[in-house]
Amino acid sequence: KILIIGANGQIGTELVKALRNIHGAEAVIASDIKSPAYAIRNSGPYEIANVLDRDNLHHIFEKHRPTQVYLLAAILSAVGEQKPKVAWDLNMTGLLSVLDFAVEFKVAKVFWPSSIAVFGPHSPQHDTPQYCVMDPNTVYGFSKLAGERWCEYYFEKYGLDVRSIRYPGLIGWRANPGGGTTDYAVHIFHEALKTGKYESFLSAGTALPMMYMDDAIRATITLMDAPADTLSIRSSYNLGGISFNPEQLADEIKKHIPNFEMSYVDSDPRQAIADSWPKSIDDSYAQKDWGWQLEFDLAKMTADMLVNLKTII
Ligand code: VAH
Repeated sequence: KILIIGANGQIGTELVKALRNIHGAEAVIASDIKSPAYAIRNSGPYEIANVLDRDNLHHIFEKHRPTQVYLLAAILSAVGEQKPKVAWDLNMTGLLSVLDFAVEFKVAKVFWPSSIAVFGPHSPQHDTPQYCVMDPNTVYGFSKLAGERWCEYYFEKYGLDVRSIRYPGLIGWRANPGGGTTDYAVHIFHEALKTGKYESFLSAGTALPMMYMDDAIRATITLMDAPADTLSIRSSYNLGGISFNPEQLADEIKKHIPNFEMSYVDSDPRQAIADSWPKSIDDSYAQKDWGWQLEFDLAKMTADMLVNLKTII
């Protein structure tokens, strides 16, 4: 049985679908703080889970005895800066409860997403390596950095098989992002199709590591399926994806929607967050340990996003 906590989020929605396709609907219990999103409700078991309520979480572990747990519930970078203590509390309490219950109920594997947000202004900005100076200056970033330390600690101390990926900004059409800094790269596609124009909250030259959701989900499942003894990283694996800035994304969209108009706001708090993050990531450990290979470059992602988004908006 696979338990997914945070099933209604940008990653959760896609992981529930992918894992139910592989293991069958009944094998995957989706859970989130709110009642199920329509698409998930009608496709398999669902629980209301509140990562701040230890008894509620404990009850779900006791009832379902999951063999794998994916903890995806978190407050992301931009929203985290609006409510820093809430973000720290939710991101850390949720992880520590899940790690404890995973040990208590002998869960075979745990997945927890980290982010390129664990890097900061003094980290190398290009081809950022797996190991380097990390001085994240967002609550989200340092909660993910602290979380990575806890994951490695539970692996070393209790032998818990916790696995993690430092995701770049994720772009997908099935579910929207919630409260991040890279969300512009999803909103732009919706606006390009609906209104033909988009006002970006990041400046034209702001390059960031990004990844198409299909690649991110495939990477997650590949990592989770890898033999434990092939994994040399128990904090969280760098994952690079594609590096582009808003102007480059707009130019790619214009190849499909020639009249698309891009504009830029003159200031937004998310610009400072983006400026503190790497422009590109070195993911040689993922390539070496579990054979990672990217499939979607900017052109392929843009074409796939537009073709699919058109069918649902
Ligand atoms: C955010 N989408 O923007 C997340 C992600 C690398 C960015 O962590 O906060």
